[in-house]
Amino acid sequence: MKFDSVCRLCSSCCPIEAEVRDGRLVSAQRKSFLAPEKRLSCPKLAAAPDIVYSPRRLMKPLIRKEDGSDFREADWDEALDWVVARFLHHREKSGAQSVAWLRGMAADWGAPWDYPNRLMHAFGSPNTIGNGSICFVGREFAHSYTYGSMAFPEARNARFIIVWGKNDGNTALGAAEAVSYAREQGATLVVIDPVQTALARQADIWLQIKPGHDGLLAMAMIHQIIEEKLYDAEFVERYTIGFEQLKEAAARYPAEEVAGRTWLAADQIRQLARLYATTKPACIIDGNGLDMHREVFDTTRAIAMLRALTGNLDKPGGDVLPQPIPLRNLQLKDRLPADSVPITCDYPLFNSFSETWGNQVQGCLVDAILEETPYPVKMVVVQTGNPVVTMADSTRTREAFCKLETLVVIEMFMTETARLADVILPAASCFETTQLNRFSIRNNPMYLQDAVIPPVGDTWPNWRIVFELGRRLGFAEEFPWQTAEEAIDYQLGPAGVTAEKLRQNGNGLRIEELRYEKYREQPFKTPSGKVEFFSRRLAEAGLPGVPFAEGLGDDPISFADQSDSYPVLGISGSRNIRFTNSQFFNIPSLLQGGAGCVVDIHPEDARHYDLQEGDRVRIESPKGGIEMAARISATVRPGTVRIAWGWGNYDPLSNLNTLTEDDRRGRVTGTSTSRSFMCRLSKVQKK
Ligand SMILES: Nc1nc2c(c(=O)[nH]1)N[C@H]1C(S)=C(S)[C@@H](COP(=O)(O)OP(=O)(O)OC[C@H]3O[C@@H](n4cnc5c(=O)[nH]c(N)nc54)[C@H](O)[C@@H]3O)O[C@H]1N2
Ligand SMILES: Nc1nc2c(c(=O)[nH]1)N[C@H]1C(S)=C(S)[C@@H](COP(=O)(O)OP(=O)(O)OC[C@H]3O[C@@H](n4cnc5c(=O)[nH]c(N)nc54)[C@H](O)[C@@H]3O)O[C@H]1N2
Ligand code: SF4
Ligand SMILES: [Mo]
Repeated sequence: MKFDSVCRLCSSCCPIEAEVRDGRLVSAQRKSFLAPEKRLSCPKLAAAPDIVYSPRRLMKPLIRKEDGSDFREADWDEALDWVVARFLHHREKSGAQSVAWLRGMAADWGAPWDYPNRLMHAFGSPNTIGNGSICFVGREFAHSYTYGSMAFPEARNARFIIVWGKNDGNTALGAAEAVSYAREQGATLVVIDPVQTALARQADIWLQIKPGHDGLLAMAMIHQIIEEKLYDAEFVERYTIGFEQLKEAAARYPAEEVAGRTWLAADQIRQLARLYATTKPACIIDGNGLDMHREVFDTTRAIAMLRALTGNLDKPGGDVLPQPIPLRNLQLKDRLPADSVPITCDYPLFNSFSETWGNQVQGCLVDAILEETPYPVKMVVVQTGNPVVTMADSTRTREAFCKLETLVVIEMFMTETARLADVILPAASCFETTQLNRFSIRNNPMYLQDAVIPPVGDTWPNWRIVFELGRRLGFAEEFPWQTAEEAIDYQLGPAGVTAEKLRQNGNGLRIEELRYEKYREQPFKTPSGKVEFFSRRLAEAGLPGVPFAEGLGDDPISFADQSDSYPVLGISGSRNIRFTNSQFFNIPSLLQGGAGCVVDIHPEDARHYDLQEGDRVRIESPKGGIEMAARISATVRPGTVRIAWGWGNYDPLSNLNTLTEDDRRGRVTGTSTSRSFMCRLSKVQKK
């Protein structure tokens, strides 16, 4: 039997067709608009049965033994009652806010995230925390503050495409297919990336920018476009505010001045600005290469402004504004006590820019546990995340998780984080769960992620765990739903759609026709109703109303002030098509045949450090040291290295975040630079 669903083995949310025989998942294929021979195939999806039926899956709830040495199996009743007792204990002793819920990136982004928010709000804690400060939410915030929502590049119909800090061939196959299709139709491709990725090699223009300095390039492009009057004057006049302030701020960034600081040539910058402004339609595919830098908010705001300045916003082949699905907001914020403040209270604009995103500055959780600021957190539930590996400054993060009085982890596998837990609740995989996800609610058409097989072993889908915990905590009224479908139907009420209707429309259901240039009939979702080159909201909060109006500030690269001792620039990445963050390193079919855990070192640097291919290298930053094998490669610039990301479960000695810091955070999004940092190398001598 074949079933339609959505893959959530990474955040790309590809629509898929899954084949199930005798109740077992046999295989799954991505759907695509491309002819079958042109489609990209995904090794993770090909390995879906290996993941789902892995002997390493956690199959039973686990409770730590009295002597603390190990875990014992328990049934769900006992495990859930144990967790509920801890919730009540901590609320009694230290207040409801001392309990936090931490969500990772993985399989349940989107609507289901509202379930733990609802639970925590009903319980009385404002502390449901996501990892958006390092993932894309800082960027979404920047788009929203500029033109009301996050724009989607419509690369398929573009004539000019800038891929800026994104590597879709490894991370988002549907988007990569759109770029390759446009290229076949003659589109020009520009890649802005410090690493010569496979896409950079194919590009018409590749700008090997200095990591973390993209904001300067964007401002220089804005300046050039304004100077040469290449902007869309009609659009700017009718639909934007703050043009004069932007012009003034951008004048600080002429191409000649920015060139050296970004490792680019002034002519390259000018040429890119001209081509982008004059080849229409053009879109910018911005990515996670821009995130995880302290200045992500201003950087991605400046890039958002380029889209508006050139009139590419909401045009076919440009950057299209979404037509989101109207949803019932499941959060219960009004149930929180009036004086309740989240631990992320230093980032009020970020906490509140969206109705449903909630709090995203993960690092505040570590502060609250270790420093007890703004107040102590004693208990954490981790859902679908592995913070001990994935959060910046792993040593400090681990220390915090060890200090907790209670740690509950909802997981599919034993991770470095789960090892520290008091209780582990075994989760069903994305193929065993019916849910809405981010992809299905942000824009038309909608797709249902449908359970194609029942939960394996004694695992439960996340929604069921949250609902059951809610009911046991006394919130039966808030969690009346017995099935995923009932909850989905309630949430989709305003859209007039049900889970069943989505199921019947496995190839996507549109509840609204695709429309462009929507701003001609309805205002932008900003306070002024226009694109905001200048933001009064930011100015009133004491922040620059225009990006980089006060300059770039300190070097955004971590430990730049210690480059005498740490002379090499380390880049986190790249994401490997076989793995998602810290996941799947325990699946033999994915581990075999890959490049392994390597650090890319330029041949000149290899000579300097006397390194041969495969030699073991020690990489150190002021925070700690890790080891991995050298891969000699001219894809990186001399003096920079690209360090494999995500291997911390496989081998804690290869955990990249041992090197990163969370000491200095961006003012607006609380983002610390965990992607670009100074480090030093040495050869590990063979014993
Ligand atoms: N230095 C550095 N740090 C980074 C990054 C980087 O590139 N460099 N990337 C950052 C980014 S963008 C992100 S999003 C974060 C990711 O941070 P995390 O979300 O912590 O990372 P994952 O490894 O994806 O962890 C997801 C966990 O959820 C489990 N899981 C998968 N599916 C399910 C499910 O259905 N239910 C439950 N309960 N569990 C499930 C997996 O087994 C896995 O252990 O890391 C960030 N950290
Ligand atoms: N296979 C796989 N797919 C994934 C994931 C995964 O781990 N594995 N993770 C998922 C998640 S959580 C996310 S957030 C997305 C992220 O997916 P993407 O947005 O594609 O992000 P990355 O692959 O981390 O980085 C993209 C590119 O940015 C470049 N880069 C690094 N620093 C800079 C910089 O300072 N400036 C510029 N211009 N470029 C820079 C890197 O060299 C890389 O080529 O992928 C998702 N999909
Ligand atoms: S790219 Fe991501 S979502 Fe798409 S099939 Fe592969 S793992 Fe699944
Ligand atoms: Mo992410």
